[in-house]
Amino acid sequence: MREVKLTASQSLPNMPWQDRPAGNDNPVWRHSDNPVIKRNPAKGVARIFNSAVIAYEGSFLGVFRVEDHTTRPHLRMGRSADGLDWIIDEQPIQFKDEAGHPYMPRYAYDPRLVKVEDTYYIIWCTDFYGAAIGVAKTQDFKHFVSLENPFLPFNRNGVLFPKKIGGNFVMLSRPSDSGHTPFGDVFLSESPDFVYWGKHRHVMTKGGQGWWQSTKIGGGPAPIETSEGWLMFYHGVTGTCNGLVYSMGAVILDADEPSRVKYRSRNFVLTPEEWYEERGFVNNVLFPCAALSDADTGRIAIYYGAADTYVGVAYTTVQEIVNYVIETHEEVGDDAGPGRI
Ligand code: BMA
Repeated sequence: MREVKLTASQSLPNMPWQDRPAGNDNPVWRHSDNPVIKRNPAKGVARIFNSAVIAYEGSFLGVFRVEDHTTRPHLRMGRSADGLDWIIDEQPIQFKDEAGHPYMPRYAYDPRLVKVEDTYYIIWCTDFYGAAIGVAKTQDFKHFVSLENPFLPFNRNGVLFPKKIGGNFVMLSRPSDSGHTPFGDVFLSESPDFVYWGKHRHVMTKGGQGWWQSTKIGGGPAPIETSEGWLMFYHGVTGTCNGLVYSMGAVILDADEPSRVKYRSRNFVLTPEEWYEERGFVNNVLFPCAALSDADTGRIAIYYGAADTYVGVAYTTVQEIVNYVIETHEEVGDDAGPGRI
């Protein structure tokens, strides 16, 4: 096995963790008490899933995709001492625009939460004449400033890198249609100021040997810096007689030029198997949106939405997962290139 390290120096000794269960030889394993957020988790809330968490001042904060009894999704903050038991706010996040006026997205789903320098960014799927990417920032989790939409519709799965590369913010996205998109690759865009985005590049192609990712793919948690490059978990989708099935894959992107794929596993690393993944509002969906990692031990905890109904947690180590991706690597399309035809 190659020695692989987490290179961003965050120590998180209190993050959720369980050792790999005996007899399990998969690269990623589930928390034994999943789902960590169950159905009807708070008064008036039907489901919470596809949500983002982050370590903050010794405990954990999250931005949650909440569906109340209208079933229209919105975002709420949540807090946890251990990253597993969550107390969800009773009210949606109250955004203001840059002029200080209240601004509430008509709907908001699949949030990611990423710290770049001293600012936390929330990236979600918003309504901008159809599905598009919404962004907001906060420094204290009390005041949330909604920013200009970065991209034209239709687009989803906006995933920000946790540091600037070559002096620019870098964001992944998955251009799509406004419905249950039956296609899609992952692209990347850069911005010097978080307002103007360009230098667009193609990153990853759907398909390859893995049928589990034959219909479309989309970025997951913010990429994690490792000694082999950026480790990113993502979702891959296949169509079946019973509808779409969402699994989780893993890829390593080049550290300095992340539109280049270095290694990409042909295998899923987690696929719907447990009752809470197979059965819910939408069956057979495993949708990763966040990860915590501890530089001292190399531990990684992944938060994923299960069956559009629950939140699950799964574990791996940087050493295990990166070696697995290298061992099961396949080159798909021109993924290894700069992504600029
Ligand atoms: C996608 C998104 C996700 C959802 C998935 C499966 O298009 O809407 O929020 O988990 O479909 O329903």
